[in-house]
Amino acid sequence: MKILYITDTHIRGNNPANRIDNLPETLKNKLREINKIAIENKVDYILHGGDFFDTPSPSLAITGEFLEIFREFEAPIYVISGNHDLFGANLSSLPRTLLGFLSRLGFINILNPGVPIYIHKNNVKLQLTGQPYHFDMDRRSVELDYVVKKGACDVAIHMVHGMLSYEKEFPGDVTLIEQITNTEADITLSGHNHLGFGVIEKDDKHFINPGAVVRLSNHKSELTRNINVCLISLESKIDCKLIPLTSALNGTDVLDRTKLEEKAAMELKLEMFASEIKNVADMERMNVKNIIDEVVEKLGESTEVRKEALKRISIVEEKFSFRDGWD
Ligand SMILES: [Mn+2]
Repeated sequence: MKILYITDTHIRGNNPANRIDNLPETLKNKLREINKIAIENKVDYILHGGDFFDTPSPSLAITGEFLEIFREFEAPIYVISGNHDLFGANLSSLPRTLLGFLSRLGFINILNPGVPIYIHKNNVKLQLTGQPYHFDMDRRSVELDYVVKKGACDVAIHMVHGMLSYEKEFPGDVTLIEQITNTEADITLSGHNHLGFGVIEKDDKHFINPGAVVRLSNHKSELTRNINVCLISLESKIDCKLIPLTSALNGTDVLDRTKLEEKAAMELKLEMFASEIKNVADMERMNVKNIIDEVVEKLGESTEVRKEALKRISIVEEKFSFRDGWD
């Protein structure tokens, strides 16, 4: 049995601000190449680690253009929903999303949490489980999202749309591979972390994130990384290898670098802000703007940084304004 794993395609009809090529056309070429790789390698199934779409309800015109390419795919697709596939990153909204709609049509297969699927093909019995994104991903017990039991099967594969990593390389919620080595899954596939970490083997288990199929941000590492998919062979033993997409253009040809340095400096300052805010005691009883002012004073930051922090907080406040008890 052969499987091709891809993740974070973020299908969209327009360019993010920092892209200088035509992202939808580049993405279409990548998807055509992915299908070619699948056919040439006689792949039985394609697994997708989430963020299939960039928004939960993209236009039918855009979706149609991409689905014509997916219609050429010969192998069935199994997918978990990522935060971008859902309204408000809320799993209960899945039936109202386009991804949910495609699943109802039988165009793709969505894996639901806690519901294993068993596939028997070419003398291999595969157990497939998937954990879509949810609000508490990488915050609640890792056992609940990353650790699975292996039932009566030859190989167990678990997919998670969460920030799995081999080391803590950036701020925010992360789950480390070393925290989940007690999983009984032979292969754990993750998405969400766009930079990926490739294939890591630990205690006879494989942990894989080939990285996102698209480059959305102009993060420095996005400029230099390969755009990979992962071919998994379950013939006599488990064999996983990354295949770089030749249709992917060079990072320097698709990402605008002029704002890179400026942005990196701003991001660093915002990260310092976030950690300072976390350190402020009794923050629930304080007005968030007061906290920012306190941090500004403490770090001696510019008004620009303060303005940006306030802007971001207002966006979050607006997003959550419907929730009771939010102030
Ligand atoms: Mn993503």
